[in-house]
Amino acid sequence: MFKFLAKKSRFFWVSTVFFYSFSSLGFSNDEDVLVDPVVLTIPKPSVGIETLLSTRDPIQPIPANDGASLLQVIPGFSVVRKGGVGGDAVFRGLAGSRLNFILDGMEFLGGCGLRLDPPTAYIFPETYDSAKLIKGPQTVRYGNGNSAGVVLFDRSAKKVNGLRAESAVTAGSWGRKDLLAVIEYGSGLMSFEGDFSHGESDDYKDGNGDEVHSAYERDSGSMVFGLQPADDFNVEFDVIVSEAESSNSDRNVDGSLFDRTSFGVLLEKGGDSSKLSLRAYTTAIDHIMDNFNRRTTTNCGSGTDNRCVLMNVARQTDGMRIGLALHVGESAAVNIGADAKQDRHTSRNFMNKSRAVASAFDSAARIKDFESEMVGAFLEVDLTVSENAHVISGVRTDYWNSSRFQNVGNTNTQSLFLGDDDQSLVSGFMRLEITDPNRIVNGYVGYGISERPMDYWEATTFNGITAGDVVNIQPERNHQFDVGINISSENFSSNVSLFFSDIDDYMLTVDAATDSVTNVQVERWGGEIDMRYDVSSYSSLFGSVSYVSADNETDNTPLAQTPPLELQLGLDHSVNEWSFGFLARYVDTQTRIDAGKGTVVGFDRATATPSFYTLAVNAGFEINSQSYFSVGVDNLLDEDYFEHINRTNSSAITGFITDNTIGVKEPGMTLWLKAGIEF
Ligand SMILES: [Cu+2]
Repeated sequence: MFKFLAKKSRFFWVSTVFFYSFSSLGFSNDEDVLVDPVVLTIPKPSVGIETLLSTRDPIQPIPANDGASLLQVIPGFSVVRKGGVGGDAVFRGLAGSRLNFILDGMEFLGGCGLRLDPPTAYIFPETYDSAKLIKGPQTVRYGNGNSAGVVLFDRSAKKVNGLRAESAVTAGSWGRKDLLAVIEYGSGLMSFEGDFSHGESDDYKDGNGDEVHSAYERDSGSMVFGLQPADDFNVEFDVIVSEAESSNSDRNVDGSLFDRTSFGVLLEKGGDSSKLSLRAYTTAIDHIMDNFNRRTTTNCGSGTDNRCVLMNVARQTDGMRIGLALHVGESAAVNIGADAKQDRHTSRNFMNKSRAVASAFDSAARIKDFESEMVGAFLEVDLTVSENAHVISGVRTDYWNSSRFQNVGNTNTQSLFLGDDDQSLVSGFMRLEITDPNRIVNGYVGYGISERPMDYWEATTFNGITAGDVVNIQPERNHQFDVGINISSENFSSNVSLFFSDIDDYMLTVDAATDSVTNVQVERWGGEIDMRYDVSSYSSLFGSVSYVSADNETDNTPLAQTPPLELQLGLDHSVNEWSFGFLARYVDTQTRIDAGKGTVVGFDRATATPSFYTLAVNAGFEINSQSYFSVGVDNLLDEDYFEHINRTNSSAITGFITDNTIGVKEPGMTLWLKAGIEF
């Protein structure tokens, strides 16, 4: 308890001192309106293969305070719910190492063997400026394995002149409180950005009025310090420190510690015609899960009440990326580069101990149980074939190796080598893109191949590598066609993105006494359609459809963990400073299931997932060009439901729902208010 208070005050004092020291300095009179009261329910159609989100817009339904939840506003995304925060983002049914997250050029994985902490659990969305999704295997610049796509969370160096600050507060049902504070300073020679964020919530109640074990508390602080000694030379240093704890409904332990510490450096030399960049970073993740700090477990106490469990896992990731962007002649833009990362995972586990023994975890050694290296090189070329037609293509090769060790008998005293594997991998793509702002119809068509090795979870939790140096799975290879059509006329716009994919050696996980993973042949197709029609200059109607069909052709079954058909329909209306919105969401039943099979983030249950619909309303008010507030009611009809893409509810939490045949329930009717101000 005291440790917790001490931690909280550390962040509180840092942020307070931070703000007061700057508030006396006088702010710039930047006229740009960066705050936007209009509540985002479906992102506006974008031209091309990318979808861009502003991370600071009010969003409905109100996202949890993490990266996965923010992305859920993009049609095609689902989130595997584990509690109130820290869900796993899934795009078109693919997650984990099939969907890369690059945070300010950093790539790292969480520590938890059961994915309590996907990389997005360490993202405090508002402390970044934007999130960009590139769909499909249609880029090779951002690491290995983005077969579903890649998501880039970035802090754009805003190049402010003078001082600028921004703050936002959010309050909502179930004790939800978020605070964001951003300060930026820029002169010709130097720049600074500091971000602080806090998020917390109590246990929420589902539509049936039952409490869901889901409370959380999160804090983060980050700083970027930049120097521009010359017009064509930029140096940045960055630091991120974050901590969190969360209750979880889908398992027998809670996350009582999620600590991240990252340091990075960026060097950029050159201008528009050619630019050399170097990014180097190091990230340390420290995570504890246990069954007594945030819940009551029977027979977990002192002496012979030795049913206490505590696992402390950690991962150290070091990486770098070097790139050269240059124009060759009039028509070719080339990106060539290389990246490398290595990570080392340790654990110290206390299984079925007394509370005193488990709580003394800090005196045990951390035992290495996994290490991995990946080195890659890429070439991507954007060729202008006519004024508005581009052919973009790329090729990438990676070398990967990993070794698995065992913390022998969970004694935390020795590490036993089990086995290793190494692979050389090749990925590539080619895409024709028509992007002419004067045309009504634009679009792209592309083909890509992405190849990835087993990840940490497939190698260890699911035993891809086992004792005696046995390697049980082959790398997975996705072949995918991507087609997109964008229509935009005076009062109508629409975006259609379709994909057709064959995956060789898809790594299918199997839930059993000893979890395993096996290679199968998979065929998938689907996509998203969104549209917007301006009924008048004040009102717009909009909607979206997303659907994926996926089959496991080896076993002649549906592919497990495939999201069902989803429809959204909404209305926006704005009058002067006010905006109003309405959103209806319908999610179909999912009967195409394969019980006990899935991915590293979830398994199908034995029964079909029921359909559901939700309604939500919102309003926004622009107080002046620098401040706003928005209010919303999510799940207006208090619908009692859970999503198909889900881990199964745990039955073991005293005082909570005990039905472990259903998924973790979503929140019931939720009220929220968000206010933002810019100086
Ligand atoms: Cu964990």
